[in-house]
Amino acid sequence: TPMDAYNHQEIEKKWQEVWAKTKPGRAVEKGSDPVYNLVMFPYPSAAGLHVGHVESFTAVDILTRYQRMNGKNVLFPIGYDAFGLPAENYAVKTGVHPAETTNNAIKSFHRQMQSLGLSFDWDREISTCEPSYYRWTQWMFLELYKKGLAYKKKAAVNWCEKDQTVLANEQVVNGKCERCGTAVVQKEMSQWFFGITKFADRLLNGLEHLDWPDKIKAMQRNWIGKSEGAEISFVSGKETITVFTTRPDTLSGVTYVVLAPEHALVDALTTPAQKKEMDAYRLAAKGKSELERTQLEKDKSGVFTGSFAVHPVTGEQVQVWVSDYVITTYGTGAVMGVPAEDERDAAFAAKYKLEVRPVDASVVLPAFKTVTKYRLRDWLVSRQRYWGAPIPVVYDPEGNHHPVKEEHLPLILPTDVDYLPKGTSPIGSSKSYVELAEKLYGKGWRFETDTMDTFVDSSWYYLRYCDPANDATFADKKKLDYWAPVDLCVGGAEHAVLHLLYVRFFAFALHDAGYLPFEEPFTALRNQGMILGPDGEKMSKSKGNVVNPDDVVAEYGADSLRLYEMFMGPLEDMKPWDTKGIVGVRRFLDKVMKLSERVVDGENNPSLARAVHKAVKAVMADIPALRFNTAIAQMMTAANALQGSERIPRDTYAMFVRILAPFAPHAGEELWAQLGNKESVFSAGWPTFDEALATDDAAQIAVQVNGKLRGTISVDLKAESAAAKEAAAAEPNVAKHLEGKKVLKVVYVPGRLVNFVVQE
Ligand code: ANZ
Repeated sequence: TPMDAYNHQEIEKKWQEVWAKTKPGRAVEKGSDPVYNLVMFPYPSAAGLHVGHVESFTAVDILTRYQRMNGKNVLFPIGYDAFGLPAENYAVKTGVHPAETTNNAIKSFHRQMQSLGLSFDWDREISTCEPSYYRWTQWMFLELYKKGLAYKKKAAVNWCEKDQTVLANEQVVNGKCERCGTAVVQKEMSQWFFGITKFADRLLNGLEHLDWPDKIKAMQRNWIGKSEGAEISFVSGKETITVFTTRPDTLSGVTYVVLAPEHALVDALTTPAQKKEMDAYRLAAKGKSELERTQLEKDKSGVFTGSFAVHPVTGEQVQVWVSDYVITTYGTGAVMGVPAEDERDAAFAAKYKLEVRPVDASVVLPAFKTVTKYRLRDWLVSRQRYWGAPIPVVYDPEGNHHPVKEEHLPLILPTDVDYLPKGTSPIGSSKSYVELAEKLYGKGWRFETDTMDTFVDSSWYYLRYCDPANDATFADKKKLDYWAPVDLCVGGAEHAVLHLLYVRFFAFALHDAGYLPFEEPFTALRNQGMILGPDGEKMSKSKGNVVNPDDVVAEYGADSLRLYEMFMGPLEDMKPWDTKGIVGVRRFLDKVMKLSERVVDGENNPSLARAVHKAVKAVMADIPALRFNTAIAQMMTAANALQGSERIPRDTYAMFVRILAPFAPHAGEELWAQLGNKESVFSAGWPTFDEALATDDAAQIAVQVNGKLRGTISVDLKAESAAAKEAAAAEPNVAKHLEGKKVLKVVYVPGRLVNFVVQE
């Protein structure tokens, strides 16, 4: 029967206990060749570790172990993105403090990750909800504040009625709250912002040099949304309306001008007769999301102001309208209407019977200065929620804000609060917080009661890993210089414009302040694909298709789970769970375990050596490219070759064990010890292969006639060109296509193809 060759529970426990003492993941600043590998840290939810976490963690663990076997000094840390709404919502429901639920979840995550044999540097584990961590999140806020990059302003903000908090633009997906799906409305509030727009051009240009997926780069480019165009003025009485257009060449087709409902000139330009209708329209626009307002297919609406403006070239009078398809925060909040050229303008003009005038190429246009606009908005970071890092700002009795003094950090999140969401920050209900402010700053002084968006916490965590226990600075400069930036970061593609834009902004800001020698935090980035349930649907509790890693580890072992998730398909692909597949990889491990009984000394078997050397060569090409599925397939082929022999030379088997070890570390250690080794298999280093043994003698090559595939032949790789061409011409189907034709040229690419160029 399968799964009888070894007791995974016993073996895995044994090696995990050894590793807890030997700490193979411990990274020390030593040597000249450091590597920094990062997995996006998990949010410690009560649901526990997901098979998707296992996917990215295992992938980077294999790479890390491989690099260490090749003499590299690798930092591979882990931590917890521990603040956030779900823990707080749970607290609201159950009355259990979020600190308690979060700490329990962290304990589970820690145990689960340990059970997978991941070689993290456990001494560097961090959690963003610990004061020792958020003290530096607060310090970062103050740095930005000093540089004018953290500021307070009154603005129309995205508001989620359900979560009772404001949201960043990035957290509004299709007009809905990213967390709970409630439609987001606009609300006028005074809030803290980070000046990310100051970096728009650098965030855009920096993308070019990054080894990141094109899709992510495109999403960031799109989000930053750079447009070049012109600003054109239309005079209306004593007011001037300035529009932003990317098509100044269409100026002759302008038949009206339209303002956003929130535009500052609306009151001045609305005639008394139009006032009532205008006020009602503006009120209605307030409740609409930006998406509702701008979607092409949405019905257009608007109100005539009663005023006219002068066309700057023709001198004609054009009507001035107000419509919510114009967004107040983009461009100048005013648009010139060209219904003959623009789809939205056409829909608007059709509805209100405005003239459609074709663009007249003979109208000589004045020269316009090019202006650049961005869609990117500053990052709104205040949250009216409890479970986050308190914003380190204090207000004097007159209500002016001041930075909290550095010696007062960390500003500890008070616990005497009522966290029921009520639209104002729960910390506002804390007595101790008021007392502390008065004690430190004087009578009538009050701390800011909003907390920071949790994306602030994750914007700099990779820096803290470099020096997690430092209480004098967020990380020692020498240690930062040694490890950072991150060489490879692996995580989900859902972070394309949130986390991955913010983390870049922070690096730019810290670089400019002299704290970092680099600007870009992650040199290379890869996204793991989503693992779907066995039914091919996204895993979810309600569908009952969630695979729990704990169950798989208990039944088949961590090594099997690791191998299976890496064998499912290319790392970046979406792929469904298949229980048969996990049985298959477990059988492979059983087979490898049993082969150890056939190991013999003092013998030589060239064909087995060939199989294993080939696998070594292939696996070491695959691992750095993160092609784990093909690497495993190569090892399976080699194992089958070994299986075909009753006697396996010790060296050949040992070589195989060494390349298997990064994938199945428990089995690797066990087999290595069985071979009589005292040291860990990971100290043995990566084996070197013999090129002559690893290279195939013969290859299947394509034969083409005028570039069209007409057959394949097997040729000896050392064959002379003439012999290969002769064999190709003799292939029956090829011969048929060559019959009666004049051959002009024959191209031979060794190991790849023969192409006959013939006269048609
Ligand atoms: C006249 C025109 C004619 C336009 C035409 C486009 C095509 P992008 O490329 O996204 O930057 N626009 C400007 N400000 C706007 C605002 N606040 N809200 C809604 N729309 C606004 O888009 C720039 C174009 O979008 C601008 O160029 C303007 O319409 C519109 F055939 O001007 B255009």
